[in-house]
Amino acid sequence: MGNLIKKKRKKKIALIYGVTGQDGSYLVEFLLKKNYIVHGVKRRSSSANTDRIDHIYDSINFKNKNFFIHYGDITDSSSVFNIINNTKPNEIYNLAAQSHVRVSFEIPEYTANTTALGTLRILEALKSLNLFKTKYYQASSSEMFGKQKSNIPQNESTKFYPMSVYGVSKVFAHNTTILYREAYGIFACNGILFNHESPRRGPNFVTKKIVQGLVRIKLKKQKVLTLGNLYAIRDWGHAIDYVESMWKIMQYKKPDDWVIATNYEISVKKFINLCAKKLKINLIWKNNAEKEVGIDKDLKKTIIKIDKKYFRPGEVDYLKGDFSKARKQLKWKPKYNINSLIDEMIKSELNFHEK
Ligand code: NAP
Ligand code: G4F
Repeated sequence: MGNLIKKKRKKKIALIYGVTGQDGSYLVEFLLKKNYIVHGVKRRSSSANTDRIDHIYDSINFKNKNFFIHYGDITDSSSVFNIINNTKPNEIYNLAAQSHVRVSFEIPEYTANTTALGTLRILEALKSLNLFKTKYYQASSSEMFGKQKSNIPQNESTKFYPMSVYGVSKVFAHNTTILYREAYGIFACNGILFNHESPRRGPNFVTKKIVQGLVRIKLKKQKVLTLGNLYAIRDWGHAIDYVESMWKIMQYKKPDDWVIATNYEISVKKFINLCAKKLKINLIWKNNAEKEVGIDKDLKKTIIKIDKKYFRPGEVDYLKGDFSKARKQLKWKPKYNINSLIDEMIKSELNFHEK
């Protein structure tokens, strides 16, 4: 028994804010495999928000004895303080955010409160509790680069030019992380992650919306997929690769800021074309701008339309990341490419409909 307790004490303790999200769910799996004790924070909601982690944790059967869930909210300082004080983690991963860029224009104050001030609350709690040995990971974003005319690809030295309330909030959080590192010596790191997707991606992000829509159209469960700007270009990776980078960032010999990307970029339209081809939909395009439509040539039916409501007051046209620093110093590189990412997303969507 004594040995067992000793063994348990040796395990590292991680605390994840945003554990119910896409990245949080993969990070729990990753850290449990690394033998961590993992605490996750979920917020109260009137309907279930634990779908992505139910296979690891359930409050009735306690499937995993090394995984604990706490109610909390990044907008509530007292809960942040109490959870950190009670769990005394070795590592905190802050993935909690109002993470949807277009929605951030509709709920700007709430976005700033979670995405910007949430970071400050955690770092302040570490300072007040004298937990200067606890490492901190901040989920920074390529959305901070925003409008870049000539700085392509973007790296750790590229100047930020955010184009959304979300982007501005992430810049605040990013700079606050650097401040607490420099002012108080906290091991606080920023992972500047470019877009990353997976079958667990939220349904209102463009890749998931496209895969879900085209699969349903193929299965005759949906008639039309309605989208916004088809010409935005993104550097899309897989969330599984990117959570590995988070952990590597926290194990590096010193705290720092890191760009994580694939260095391969395509437009939303090309993403649609790739998905259509894989689903054997014979897609052709007609007209321009808001009148542009995607037509299933075999069925002679319009299956893709544009709706202005999905356009943003401020758009980010072109994101492509240069992750040479991470490749060299963290020995990190992505294992997935755009094809294997789409294949996995389509397969999972088809499986869902087969059930
Ligand atoms: P996500 O799926 O939207 O997950 C966000 C998480 O934050 C969810 O668990 C959500 O809880 C939680 N959350 C939201 N508001 C909260 C609050 N007030 N208190 C506590 N928790 C709250 O996002 P993701 O794709 O996993 O991304 C993880 C982080 O990385 C986010 O900070 C995002 O901004 C950032 N990021 C993402 C990407 C990307 O391409 N995925 C790229 C760069 C940076 P509910 O489940 O209850 O909603
Ligand atoms: O999938 P998106 O909503 O992702 P976006 O805005 O790039 O943000 C994601 O990546 C960021 C990293 O750069 C993260 F920080 C952030 O949390 C989030 O995970 O949109 C991608 C592009 C945009 O240019 C958008 O205008 O797709 C375009 N788009 C076209 N039609 C659409 C749609 N986006 C959405 N969500 N829905 C559409 O119907």
